[in-house]
Amino acid sequence: VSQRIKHPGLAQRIMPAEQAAAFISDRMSVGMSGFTGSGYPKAVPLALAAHIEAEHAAGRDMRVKIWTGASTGPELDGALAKANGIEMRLPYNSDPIARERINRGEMDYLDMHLSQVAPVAWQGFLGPLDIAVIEVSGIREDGSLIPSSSVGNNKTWLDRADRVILEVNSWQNPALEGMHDIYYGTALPPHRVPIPLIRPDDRIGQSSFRCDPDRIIAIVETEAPDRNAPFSPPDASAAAIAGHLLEFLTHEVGRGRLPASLLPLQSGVGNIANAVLSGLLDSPFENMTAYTEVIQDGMLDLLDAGKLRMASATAFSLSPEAAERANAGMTRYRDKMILRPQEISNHPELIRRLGCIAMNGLIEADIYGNINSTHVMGSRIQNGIGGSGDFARNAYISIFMTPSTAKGGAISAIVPHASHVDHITQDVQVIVTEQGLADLRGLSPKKRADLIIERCAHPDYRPALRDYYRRAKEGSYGLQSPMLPGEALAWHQRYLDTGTMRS
Ligand code: 0RQ
Repeated sequence: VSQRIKHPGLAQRIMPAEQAAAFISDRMSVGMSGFTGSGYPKAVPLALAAHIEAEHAAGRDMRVKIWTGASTGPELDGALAKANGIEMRLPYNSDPIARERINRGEMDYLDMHLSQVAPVAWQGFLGPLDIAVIEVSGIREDGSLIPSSSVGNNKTWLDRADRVILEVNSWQNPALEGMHDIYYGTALPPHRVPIPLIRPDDRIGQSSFRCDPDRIIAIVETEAPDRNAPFSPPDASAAAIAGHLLEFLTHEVGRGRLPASLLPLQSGVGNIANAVLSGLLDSPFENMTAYTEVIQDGMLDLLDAGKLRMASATAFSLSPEAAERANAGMTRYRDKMILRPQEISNHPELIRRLGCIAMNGLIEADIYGNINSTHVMGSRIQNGIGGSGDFARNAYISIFMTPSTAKGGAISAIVPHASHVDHITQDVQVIVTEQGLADLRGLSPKKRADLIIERCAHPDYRPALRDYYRRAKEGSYGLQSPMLPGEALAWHQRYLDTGTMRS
């Protein structure tokens, strides 16, 4: 028995993954750990996928509902989607096989604000939770559970599930113990009280999960690394975006609108977000903090360089190399990082109180600054809204960034009308592309449009945007946000018909 399982009774429940997976049956709702490639169970989902494949081969129907924290790894979403074993999935997915199934209409997907998943589960709107499958890094003598490299919704799944399966992963560094802050003070209305977190480094909870040992039906031992996706090295476009953003932040400090150490940073998923963090390495800002959702490579670099004083998040989202580096240096990082449940890392009350600087990626923005973060051509899901909505609406400054074109220039990221809207103009204050930065604060829709077209759009698409906008101002039904309904999505239709938005 692994040194990691200190509770004497629970050590009796160790079994192979196949035996544990057999507790999961057709149509069950299963709450799994995992958040952007860290802390997800690595053995039971694979065994479940094999079991489902065998059931299908024998002509029997079997599919389950999977609730997680956010995206996971190929051993979970990838394997179960490949087996066609997922009936419904929430709340965020970046697995390519699952994405394909969703877009082919073979799998239901509920894309939710990440902060709202736990409360909605408690409100009962998701139905009962049959089983939780949670990766932990250890079990203490008293049965409390030492969390792994992500916290996500684990506290809620452990509290809500009828039965619990644990994976104890000895790849995770034991020094993770003490890094987590699990807050048990949330309640449903009318009993909600203020969350007593005033600074990003406040600890308001405990370092472990509680879980009645009687509900733990199986324990599976693993020793497998988190499989995070690699980041692409920052290219010229990402470096230009980072440059514009740093200039803007420096300007805001100069104007006295931001303190010299900035305000707690939130940085989204993706290559651009990571590149911006790399850019901050060479910035004049010191003693920065992060109150964010995920700790990416760039944040680790900032911590190592001493530029970032501390980071609060719900998970690591590291490249394989950085995951090894973080795991090896965990003793050093433990005092500089706090991992919290995602309802706390992404809590609107806390984001508003702390005044986060939110920096998120986008798929497309329209000339008024409505943002589409999720759907390609209005209908194909890319990933999901993730925490971008939690942060964008409540941030001190809400920034969205993107290269001005996609697919080798065939698509303009700035379009006449967004084909899907995740973030309305009121939640979008700054848009940055490699072309430039549009500070939209305090501007009416028409002034926003002028700025977005001139500062952010690619020069190849600027004339067509100007032309559309000019004609919209002449022929629009109303002149608050001029629009030609018959033409608004013509660029998207042209792309679908011809493979390019260019006319
Ligand atoms: O697809 O890989 O097939 O080429 O979208 O785009 O340019 O690599 O950008 O990695 O920064 O991701 C919005 C998806 C950007 C991400 C999004 C295609 C592009 C490529 C990825 P390929 P890039 P990034 C809190 C914050 C929502 C969640 C969020 C995201 C792929 O930032 O998921 O913000 N955000 N969470 O080709 C067609 C366009 C496109 C396009 C990009 N206009 N049309 N395809 N792509 N723009 C953290 C968490 O929630 C965990």
